[in-house]
Amino acid sequence: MWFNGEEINQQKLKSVGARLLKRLALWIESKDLALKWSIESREELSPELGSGSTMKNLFSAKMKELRKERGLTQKAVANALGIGQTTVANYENGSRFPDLEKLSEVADFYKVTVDELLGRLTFRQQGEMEERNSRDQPLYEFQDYMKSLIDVDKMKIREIVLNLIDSNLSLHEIYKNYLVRALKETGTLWEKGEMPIWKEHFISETTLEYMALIKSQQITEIETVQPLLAIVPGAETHSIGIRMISDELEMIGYQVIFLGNNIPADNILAAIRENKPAAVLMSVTMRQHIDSVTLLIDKIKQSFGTNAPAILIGGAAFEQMNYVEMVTGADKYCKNYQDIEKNLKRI
Ligand code: B12
Repeated sequence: MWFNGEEINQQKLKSVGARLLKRLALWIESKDLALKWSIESREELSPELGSGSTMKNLFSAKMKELRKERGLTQKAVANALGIGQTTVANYENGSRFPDLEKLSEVADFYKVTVDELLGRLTFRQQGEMEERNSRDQPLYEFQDYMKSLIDVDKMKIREIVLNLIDSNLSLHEIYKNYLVRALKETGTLWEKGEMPIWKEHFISETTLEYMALIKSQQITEIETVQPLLAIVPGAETHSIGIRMISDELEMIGYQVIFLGNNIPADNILAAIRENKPAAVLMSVTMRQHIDSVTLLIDKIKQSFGTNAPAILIGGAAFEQMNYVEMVTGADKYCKNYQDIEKNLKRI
């Protein structure tokens, strides 16, 4: 608001200046000066009409596009650039623009040229970029990936995943559109008796193997000091879901200590004591494990009292359930990493 207020004042000043200039131009009857006034005042008072405004629009759109492409929040970008989140928001909505120094910092941060940030591409570059974008589309559909898993065709699986990594898809998109879909379909085939358990194991192990590779290619900087603890409580063995959530949170700058499954309750308490996490993330897939998670949450709350970290819970076990918080004692039921991010901001 303060910035807006200042901008309005500056605009007023400019309009007064422009009017004075016009009077002066009329007084000396200089057509050149009058023409100059007409161009300048049009640009100052109606930015959308001026030639520079197109560049400003392109800059705002590019700022948003680059951030989204990299799966970053405005806060993460703001922290990396040492500016406020509001400033990033203003850059993106076109109400504020960086000075030259900051502009080159933004370009360095996104690893693009200043020209690209300002939408200044030659026709040749534009053509090259379009070609690159089309080349960057993944070559393989989900069905190709699923078939390679079912056929246990390790060479093909590798080729497909490497291509997905090279494509323009984010970690979140690769997980959601390929890995998660394949696991769900695996479950359906197993349930129908069309897939043996050994193959289900092969697919889940292969998924874990490639998740590590995909993540290593898209690593981002950790931006939060206080970590999050991710665990699979009780006798639950399904850990891939929360591991994906942990990776997605790390992609947007959170530090996640992933402990997986099979950890004795006392050890979980020790991990909380030592790491002082902002929140403990828990995942339950099978409903019969809900009781043990409820006991664990109770134990955490009793041990740490008002200093207990927030408990955020999720997983397939709760998909059809109401009042998850009431049943489990967790602070919040979350469906995905965006839900977690939203809730962490409130803590
Ligand atoms: C891989 C797998 C396994 C692997 C697990 C390996 C591992 N390290 O995780 C292995 C082979 C060990 C296994 C074992 C078993 N499994 Co199993 N398994 C699966 C399978 C095929 C995929 C699970 C998976 O990873 N899904 C992909 C992830 C990404 O999805 P997700 O877990 O739902 O997580 C998403 C969301 O729920 C959410 N989420 C999850 N956790 C959290 C946490 C938070 C905080 C948040 C915000 C969000 C969140 O985000 C994720 C991303 O979208 C499913 C089929 C299916 N439909 O899911 C069966 C399935 C879960 N298994 C099943 C069964 C029955 C078993 C076994 C009993 C028998 C068997 N099939 O071998 C054993 C039991 C083991 C035990 N003691 O618990 C059943 C469960 C039925 C039920 N509802 O009770 C399923 C549904 C298969 C089926 N169709 O019947 N399994």
